[in-house]
Amino acid sequence: MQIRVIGVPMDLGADRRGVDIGVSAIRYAGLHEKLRALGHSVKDIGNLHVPLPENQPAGDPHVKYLEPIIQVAEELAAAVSEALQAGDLPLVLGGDHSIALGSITGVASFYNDIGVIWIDAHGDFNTPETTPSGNIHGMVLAALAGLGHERLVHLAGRVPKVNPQNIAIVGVRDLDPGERELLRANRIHVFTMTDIDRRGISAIMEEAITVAGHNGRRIHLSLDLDALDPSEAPGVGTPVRGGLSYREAHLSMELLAACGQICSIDVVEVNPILDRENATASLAVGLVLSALGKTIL
Ligand code: 5AB
Ligand code: MN
Ligand code: MN
Ligand code: MN
Repeated sequence: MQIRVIGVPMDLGADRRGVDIGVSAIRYAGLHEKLRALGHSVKDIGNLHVPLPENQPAGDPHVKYLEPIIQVAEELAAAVSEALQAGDLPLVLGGDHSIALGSITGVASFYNDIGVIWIDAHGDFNTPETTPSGNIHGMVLAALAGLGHERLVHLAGRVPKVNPQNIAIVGVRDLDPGERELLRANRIHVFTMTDIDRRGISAIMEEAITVAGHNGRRIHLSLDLDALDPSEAPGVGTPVRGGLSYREAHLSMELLAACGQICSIDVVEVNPILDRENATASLAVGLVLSALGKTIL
């Protein structure tokens, strides 16, 4: 397969600085050579231009940096749909999770009906009314499902980008009160750490793949590294204890590869400033390899 790497050094959607250099940290962890060793060809289009917070007013405190985030999302959506048109698999490197707005918009403009597997400690299902922070990385999945700020919801094309019934969130252990209500009211399939502890990651991922991928529809994988336990992934902006183990995360990726329906991937929220010797970026690379077909035997 040809993988098209798209870097998005986005640091406007979150409070803690440093996820913009996650893009470089993932490249420096050997992404390209390892993908090639696995038999893929790799084309890296470099980084999209992302405005700096230093040069921008944050604007509305309930949706901070809305305009520059939308501008980047439009550009990213075009880059992702171009990659799909060329038959490549877009691999989008973040940056904070607000970039999924652009990547999934791009996927949704190419495929009519998509599923999304969102692996995350958080739901990212806030709206400007429910957000405790005003940070768009905590609102992006709701926006893709059709809820929230009008400018986010109506970005380029159809609303919603993904049918809420085709979304599976896996690894959740930290929700805000209003966010929890929205997830419930919209009947989003949320697989919490409690579910994973009780039923095992294998059963949970199989169910998540059925939710997102039934009828053979293509699945976009959005991987927030904070889904992993902070002991494995210390380099993230919003760590929460009690996350996925190393093997739970890898098995999730292996099951996704085996389902054969993954059409595009985001890898987000790696923060090298908070990391230890690039451990989180290296983990991210390993997980991408598992998602793209690396097996133990
Ligand atoms: B991430 C929080 N729910 O909305 C909010 O890292 C955190 O992309 C959001 O999952 C975390 O600010 C967003 C408190
Ligand atoms: Mn998260
Ligand atoms: Mn997230
Ligand atoms: Mn975060």
